[in-house]
Amino acid sequence: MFIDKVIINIKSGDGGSGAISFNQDSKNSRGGPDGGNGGRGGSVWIRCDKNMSNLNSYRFSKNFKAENGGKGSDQNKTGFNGKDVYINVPVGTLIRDKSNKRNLLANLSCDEDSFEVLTGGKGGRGNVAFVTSKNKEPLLAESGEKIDIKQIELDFRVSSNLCLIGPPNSGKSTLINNISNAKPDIGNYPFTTREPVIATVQRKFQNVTVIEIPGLVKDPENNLASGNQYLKHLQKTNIIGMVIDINSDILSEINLIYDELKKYNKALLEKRMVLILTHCDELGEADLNDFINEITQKFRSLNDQIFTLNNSIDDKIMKFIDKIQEYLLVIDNEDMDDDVPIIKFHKNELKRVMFKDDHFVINDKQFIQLAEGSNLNNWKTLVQFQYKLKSSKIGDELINIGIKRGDLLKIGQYAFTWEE
Ligand SMILES: Nc1nc2c(ncn2[C@@H]2O[C@H](COP(=O)(O)OP(=O)(O)OP(=O)(O)O)[C@@H](O)[C@H]2O)c(=O)[nH]1
Ligand SMILES: [Mg+2]
Repeated sequence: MFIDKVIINIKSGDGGSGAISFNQDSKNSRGGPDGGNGGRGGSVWIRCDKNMSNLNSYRFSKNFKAENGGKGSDQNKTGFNGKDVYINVPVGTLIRDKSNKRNLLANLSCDEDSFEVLTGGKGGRGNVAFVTSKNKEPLLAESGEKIDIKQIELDFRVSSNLCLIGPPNSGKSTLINNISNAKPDIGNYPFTTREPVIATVQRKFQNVTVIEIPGLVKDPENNLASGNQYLKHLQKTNIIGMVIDINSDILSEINLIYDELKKYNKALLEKRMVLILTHCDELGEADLNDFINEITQKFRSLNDQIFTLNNSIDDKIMKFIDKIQEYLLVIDNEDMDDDVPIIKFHKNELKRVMFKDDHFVINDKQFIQLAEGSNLNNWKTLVQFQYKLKSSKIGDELINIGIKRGDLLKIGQYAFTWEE
C-alpha cells in the first residue's frame, strides 16, 4: 500500500469563555468584578518527519482536533490553554485547503519544517475587562472564539534520484530487483506494479534512491492501474529513466512518454533523461548497434545516455549505476517546487451588520462572543450590552443601515429589540 494523497479534517480548539464573577472576600465587602479570561484553544500544526515515506498512516485516521481552551474563573484566573495537535507528514508534502481547490496553504520541503495550519480560538474576556468609569459592575463577558472544522488535502511527492517510467511490462521492476534490495513483484503481464515502488541502491558508498512508476498508457482515463496518475513524483526526481523493451516499437514508446510528460508539465522535459533498453539479451550485438544509431538520430538529446541491459547483474548494469552516480554529482537541484508562500485560510468575510428579511443581524465576531458569554436573558445584562453596542462602531453601522427603536436585532442565539 502506498498512499500519496489524503483528505483529512482538522479543527483547532475553541477559546474558553470568560467568567462573570464578583469578589466577595472579607477585604472587599462590596465585591469587585473578578471574572478571569478564557484560555486559548490549541492550534493544529503540520510537521515534517524525515522518517516518513508515505501517507499510509492517514488511511483510517482522518480527524484531528486540538483541545479547547479552559474557562476563566473567579479571582481573575485565566483558563488553561488547549493543547496543540501535530500532524506529521513526509518531507515534500503540499497542503491544500479543500474548500478552495487552488489554495495552496504550504509546501513543506525541509526537514523539521512545521507550519501552524489552523490557529486556536482566542479566549473570551472575563467581566473584569468590561469595567468602565460608568459601569463598575459589568455583567458582561465573552465566549471564546469558535473555530470551524476545515478539510485539507495532504499531497506527497516522493523525492528520488532516478525515476523509472515506461510502458507496462517493460522491465522496470526487474531492474529495481537487480540493483537494490527491494523485491517488487515481477510478472510477465502488464500492471504487475500498481503503485510506486521506492528502493535504494548502494554502490561505492553513495546511495541512489529509485522510484518505479506503474506503466504509462496512452489513454489513462480507461485504466485505473496506470502510472499516469503518479507523474507528480517526477517533479522531485533528478533523472528520468525511460525503461523500454527493445522488442517493442521503441520510437513510438519514447514519443508516448514525451507526450505524457508534456501534458503533465512540459518543464519535466528539461530534466536529465536516460533511455534504458531491456531484454537486450534477446538480440545480437550488431542489431543492438543499429537500434541505437536509429534512436540517436531521432532523439539527439539521448546521445550517450542509452543503456542496453539484460536481465542479469552484469558489467552493463554496474556501468549504468556508475553513470547515474556521475550524473548526480553534476546535477545541482532539479526539484521543481516553486517557492510557495505560506498563506492562511481565508476568513469568512460576512458584512459585520446587515438587514435580512425583517430583522437586523450582527455578524461581528467579537460582539457575538460578548452576547454568548453574557446572559442576555437577564434584563440588567441586556441593558449593559445594549449600552456597549450603542457606543461602539457596530452601533453606528446599525444606525447607518437604518435601525430604529423597536426593530428586531439578532445576534448569535439572541434576539431583542433595539432601544434608543
Ligand atoms: N529476457 C529478459 N526478460 C526480462 C528483462 N527484463 C524484464 N524481463 C521480464 O519481463 C517481464 C516483465 O518484467 P517486470 O520487471 O515485471 O516489468 P515492469 O515494467 O515492472 O512491468 P509492470 O510493473 O507490469 O509495468 C518479466 O517476466 C521479466 O522477467 C530482460 O532484460 N531480459
Ligand atoms: Mg513493475
